[in-house]
Amino acid sequence: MRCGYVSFVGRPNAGKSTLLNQVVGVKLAIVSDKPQTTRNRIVGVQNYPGDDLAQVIFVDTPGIHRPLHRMNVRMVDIAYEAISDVDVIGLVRDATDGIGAGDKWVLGQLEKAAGPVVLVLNKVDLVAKPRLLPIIDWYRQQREFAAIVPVSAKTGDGVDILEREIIAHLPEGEPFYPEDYLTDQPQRLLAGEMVREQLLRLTHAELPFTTAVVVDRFDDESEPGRLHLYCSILVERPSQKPIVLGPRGARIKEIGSAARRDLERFFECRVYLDLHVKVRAEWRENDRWLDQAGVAPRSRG
Ligand SMILES: Nc1nc2c(ncn2[C@@H]2O[C@H](COP(=O)(O)OP(=O)(O)OP(=O)(O)O)[C@@H](O)[C@H]2O)c(=O)[nH]1
Ligand SMILES: [Mg+2]
Repeated sequence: MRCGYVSFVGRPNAGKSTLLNQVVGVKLAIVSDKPQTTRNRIVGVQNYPGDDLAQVIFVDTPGIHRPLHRMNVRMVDIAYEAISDVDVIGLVRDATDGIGAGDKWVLGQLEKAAGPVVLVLNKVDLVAKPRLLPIIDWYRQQREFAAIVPVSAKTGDGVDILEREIIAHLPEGEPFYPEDYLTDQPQRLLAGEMVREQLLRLTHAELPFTTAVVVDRFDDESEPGRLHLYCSILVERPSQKPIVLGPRGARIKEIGSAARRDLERFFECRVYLDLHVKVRAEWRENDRWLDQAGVAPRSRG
């Protein structure tokens, strides 16, 4: 039996979170069509039976980019931490992008990787196979890869091959977690992320990076069968508040009902959701707000 840690790392928007959700079969990480969606380390544990008997601890990470704010410094630190102490790296690469400076930068960071690196060429549902060849050639010239696997994280195409390659490179060992263990994400953080996903979806064009969700209260005890969730949506400037609220509060209402549907499905109970917009100038530079918004490298606790 094999057991070990696998980090999905790469540029923003490559499909790392979509891939995590696909391999664990549960939506643990939120996804959006804008880069820099993931802001923390998200663990998902999957057990494999049969010939590939294994427990794999998958780790999704924020995309590697040039950090311009304290928030982004934390995000890339989380990604770098997830490179150094794992058994296998899955370098997730959007196959629809041409080679650029970002590729070199990410590969440079992977020099700290102790274990083998598997190159995951993602979004192959969008590109013709021959277009993968120059990318594969370029990567092969840069370093050694344990395997190069084209996948579609979205459709699941090729993901079983990727899982087999990963398992083959894990050390032998007993499982670290019980079989029903899924994630170390606290429920309140998962809940806040579900709200943030709808916030991103419904304000995406106007406010891609300047919002956060802080869970002020997660109360599943006061009322049997109903979760009470109180969240603050942080914006940086007063002018951003009406964008979240929408005309006569229509948009925040839409965010709330969409998030409530997801929360009810995930937590399998009724949900009372209270959303409140707060202006917090420079929250992206403020350690206290970053901690509360769950943007915290492991070394900070
Ligand atoms: N067509 C297609 N779209 C995909 C695939 N994988 C991811 N996407 C889309 O690509 C976008 C980014 O996906 P994410 O999973 O959020 O990417 P990420 O690498 O986690 O991004 P960050 O968290 O910002 O670093 C979303 O719109 C996804 O739906 C794929 O295999 N095919
Ligand atoms: Mg992500």
